[in-house]
Amino acid sequence: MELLQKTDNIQEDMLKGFEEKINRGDAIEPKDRMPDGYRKHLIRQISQHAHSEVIGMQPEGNWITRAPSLRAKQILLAKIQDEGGHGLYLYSAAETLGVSRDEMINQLHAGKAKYSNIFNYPALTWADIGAIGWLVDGAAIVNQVSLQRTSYGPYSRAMVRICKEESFHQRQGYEIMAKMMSGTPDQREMAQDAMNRWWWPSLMMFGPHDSESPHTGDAFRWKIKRHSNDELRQKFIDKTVQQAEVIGLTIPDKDLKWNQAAGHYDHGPINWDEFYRVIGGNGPCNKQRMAHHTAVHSEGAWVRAAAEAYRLKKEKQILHQ
Ligand code: BYC
Repeated sequence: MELLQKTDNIQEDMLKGFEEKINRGDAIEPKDRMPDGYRKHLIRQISQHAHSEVIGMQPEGNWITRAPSLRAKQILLAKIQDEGGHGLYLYSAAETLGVSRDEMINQLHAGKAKYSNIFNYPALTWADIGAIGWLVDGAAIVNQVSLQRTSYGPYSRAMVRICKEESFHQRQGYEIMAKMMSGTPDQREMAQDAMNRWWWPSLMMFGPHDSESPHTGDAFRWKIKRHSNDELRQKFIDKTVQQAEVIGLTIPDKDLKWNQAAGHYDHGPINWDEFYRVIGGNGPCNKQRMAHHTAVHSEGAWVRAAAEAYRLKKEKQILHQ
């Protein structure tokens, strides 16, 4: 009985210390004590974020061999490589919470971990590469700038670096769209068609409305989230509408209008049935994305084995020095 009381007191002290730290705005670091719920919440979010970066390489990878110029190809290659790097920083940040890379990948392959809805749509034309950079990376930046101030140190530091690279990605996408919009009628039509297909899924990237978001409560309490899903979505809409206007693209939303009193654009309803269908595994490309990831992961087993053998060899050499 006494022992149980002592354990309870230790738990309470730990929670109090943790919450004081969070409330002061101090970062939580890997060796700090933290509640189990906080750890689990972060592992879920960071691993899903990492999976999104890596799966997100697929729709763009589809266009490397078909880029319309050497310059465009070099830029696209560099961008996709950056996305792979983002995945690595994020897997490393999640590993500091006590989960292994293998566990995270297994959860992805078993359908237990999600990745962003957006990467389950096909990249059908070159304009889609513009739309992905401009809209998808643009949405990701709005979310990730906010996450730079998230409470977990390794996640927040990864975000600082990622945001610098994302801003280049967003500009490369906008440049493609601007170029196509100053081209032939066919090119303009292609750009508008990409805009029509990518706009709504990009808005869904911010997650369900706040009233329907089960994780937001804890995320705010623990300062994992600094802004809500709806706040960030609104921020993205407000900045993107003007960018579309400058190059002559139309936002495919007949209800979109400036609300002077609110100082924001009002927008039409989002198709949440589509969102839940896509994140539930039934979007246009879910099966293709997972099949590709699983196959490439298994083909790459020998690389991981070689790296591990090299690490062991080096460790032995150091021991015998
Ligand atoms: N897609 O309670 P909620 C990139 C799930 S990659 C799929 O609001 P939370 C790029 C959510 O996981 C950038 N699932 O959750 C790469 C939860 O389900 P579970 C990707 C979604 O966590 C390559 C349920 O819905 N960015 O830029 O409080 C090329 C309820 O949601 C989505 C990130 O990953 C979604 N969009 O808030 C180009 C950002 N939204 O887990 C570009 C990091 C929600 O209970 N993540 N769900 O099964 C976050 O900021 C937050 O996790 C979210 C969701 C705002 C996404």
